[in-house]
Amino acid sequence: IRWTAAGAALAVAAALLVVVGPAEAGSAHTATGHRWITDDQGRALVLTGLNTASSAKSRPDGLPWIKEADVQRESDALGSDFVRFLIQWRNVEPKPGQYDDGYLAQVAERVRWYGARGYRVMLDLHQDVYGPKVKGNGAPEWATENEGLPVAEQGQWELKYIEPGTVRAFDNFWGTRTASRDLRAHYAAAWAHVAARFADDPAVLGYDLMNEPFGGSVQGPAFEAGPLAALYRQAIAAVREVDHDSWIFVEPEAVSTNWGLPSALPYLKDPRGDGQDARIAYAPHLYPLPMDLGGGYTGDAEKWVDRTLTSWREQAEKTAERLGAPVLIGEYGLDTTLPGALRYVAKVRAMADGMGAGTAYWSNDPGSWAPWDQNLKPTALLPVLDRPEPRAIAGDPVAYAWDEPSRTLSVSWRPAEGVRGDTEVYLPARFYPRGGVVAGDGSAGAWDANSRTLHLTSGSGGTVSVRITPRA
Ligand code: 9MR
Repeated sequence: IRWTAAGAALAVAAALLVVVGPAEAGSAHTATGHRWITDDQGRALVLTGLNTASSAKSRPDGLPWIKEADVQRESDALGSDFVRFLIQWRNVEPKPGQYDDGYLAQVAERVRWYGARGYRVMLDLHQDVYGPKVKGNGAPEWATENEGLPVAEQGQWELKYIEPGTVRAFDNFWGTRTASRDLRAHYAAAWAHVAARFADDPAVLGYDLMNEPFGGSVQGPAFEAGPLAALYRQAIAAVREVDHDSWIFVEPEAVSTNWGLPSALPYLKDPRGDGQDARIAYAPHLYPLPMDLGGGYTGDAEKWVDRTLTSWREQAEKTAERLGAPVLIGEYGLDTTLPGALRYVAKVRAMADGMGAGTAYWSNDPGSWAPWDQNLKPTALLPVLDRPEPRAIAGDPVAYAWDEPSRTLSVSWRPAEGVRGDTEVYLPARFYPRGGVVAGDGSAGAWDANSRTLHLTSGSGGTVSVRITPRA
């Protein structure tokens, strides 16, 4: 499946679609070698959701703050269909080789909350700054070999990455130094344990092998093509022993790639096979440097951020092509009270649409970054995230875009052999209070007012292009 359709289809799409974002219209459709995460009917999925949750990092139980009612509230308020769900290695494997199935049962219960509402879940084995023993989160203490080297607290949390104790812990993990245990073997085996537990869980789409990998004293291409790729290969093999079908998401080195610099991650073979049989997906994060430093989307920072977006997209597409992988933006986000922040979020969503990438906003933790505040009341971000989006596309997607000024959701695809079911689009009440009217080649099928999902049927023939506007 190629995101870029034949020339004729492109011309039709270009005429119909208004694509916003850092890449201008036209170039939005030139991504090559595009692959899609598909559902059991073969439909391409446009996954949209949040990260749940940063709070899991610091709680002893390793679980996010949510109750089931919060998942319901999210589903009602955002119409999201995807969650990047944080789990912690320290809770999975509290003692070497001993797994806490009680923890995984608690995770499974939360996965059910999402699954019952139609969400797909990606489990993210999260770390920042290695683990709690070196003032980060993720790794258990027994797997943290910092050899007594210190880590000083830092105002900017990322600076803890370059403290001696953190670098040493990573070096021992990656095998840059000889640790007392094979920590990578433990990590891969922990993943196999988690995957065995969730292999048959229909709500679990896949596994994000490591959050924001950091190389310690080996950085850049030497890290990504070296120890990082080796760990991924080991973990992919371990997961595939117990789970043949789930997607395996890989992230690049975070420092640099988050800012739009190239990744050197090499092709990672899936034991399932190559090409369409492989289920390796690419899940990079997007944090332009001025925003990492706490800036908004305004003035000089805005220009820098725009340059970052252009480069980030180009690099992500290049890496995804090399990996033969679909793209999911596993994290993007900022303090949305900063000037221009909401425009930035809308721009990233439009860029993701242009790339045919899913998105998981960081994060659902109540506060100024989130669509709800400490009292769980909507923030100004909520209406920006809650906007129309295709959910499932019954064929090879050509392009899709939301144009807010004209209240038009455009979707274009080519029906493909072996794909069943309707194209489904999400039409939130704030823009489509009475549902949608369809113009173009497709026709409107069922409207589920509860989930605010409109079904579209393709008709027969070549490229189907539809425009959906609010019903009067
Ligand atoms: O937003 C999170 C912040 O509150 C924490 O102090 C920090 C360290 O754990 O992590 C932040 O979340 C980051 C995520 O874990 C990884 N990608 C970047 C996120 C924003 O900085």
